[in-house]
Amino acid sequence: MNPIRARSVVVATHGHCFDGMASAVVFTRLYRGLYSGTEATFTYRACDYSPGDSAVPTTWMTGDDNAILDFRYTALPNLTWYFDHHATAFRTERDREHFESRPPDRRFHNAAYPSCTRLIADTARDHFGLDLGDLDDLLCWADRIDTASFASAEEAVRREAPELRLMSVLEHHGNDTMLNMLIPRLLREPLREVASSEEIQIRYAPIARQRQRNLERLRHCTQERGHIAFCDLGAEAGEVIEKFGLYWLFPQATYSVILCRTPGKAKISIGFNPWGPSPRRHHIGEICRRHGGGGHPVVGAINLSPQQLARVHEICAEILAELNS
Ligand SMILES: [Mn+2]
Repeated sequence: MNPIRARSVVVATHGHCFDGMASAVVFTRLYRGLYSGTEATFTYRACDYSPGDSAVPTTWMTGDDNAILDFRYTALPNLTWYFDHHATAFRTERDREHFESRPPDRRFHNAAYPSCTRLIADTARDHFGLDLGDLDDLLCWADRIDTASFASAEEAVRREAPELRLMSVLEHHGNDTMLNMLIPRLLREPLREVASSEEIQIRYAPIARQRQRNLERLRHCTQERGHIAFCDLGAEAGEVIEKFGLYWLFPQATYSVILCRTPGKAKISIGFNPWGPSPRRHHIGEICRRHGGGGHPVVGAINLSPQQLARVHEICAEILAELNS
């Protein structure tokens, strides 16, 4: 028998994100399962994307083991574990080569996965023979939230499920402190219990009030134009943060077109209503590409400078005509 050893583990995971938090829970279980004779202490760090290169700082990698989860690859000498499911995980060929030079049973990337949480759990089972089936609730919610697979616009907007309120609290407050409070609890208590706890309810209440104000602004600024809910927020600077709100307010709309501006940009966001009355007949990413933007079949965006507001309105008019044709 090996004597019990102490090991420190740093887990850098996607911050302000349900899947990032859940990934850290599942990774901790995997690690404990693999090193059951070891007394491991875990420190969780929240990684966030910002303008610039969004690398994980090398100064964070101070553990005996260091993991990056659900976040862009960073080629760091002390990195020992990596899991991610983003197609955009590798910024450069050099990053990919670094990843491929690491031991193959310590680094996993699969862009086909709905959530990184699911990737870690499946790897634990298939690669290491560890069954984490008791975390099924956490896995299912991570899949649903990361793919926005909600049953209805109402579910996405009203957030009656405690798990969706926990998601909202994480989006606002999911920093190092919050992760180091929540992850140990989720290792001991069921997800539903943690999500329903007073700490989460207290933090959700002001978020709910702000969301209500956002929805009122969306309603006020939106007109139905044929099959489209067209929302012009150009009069006042600010990002749109209630992305499913339009489909809840205008359930008959097949598409949404939202114009907004911040000090740095004017933005047109286009989406298909997955709960709407009609099938999608347009490739939204293609439409955006023709106007200098990009995206996927169901969602896309075009960014222009805030000085080009007149041009932005012209583009909106062209897009409304095309989506209604
Ligand atoms: Mn994810």
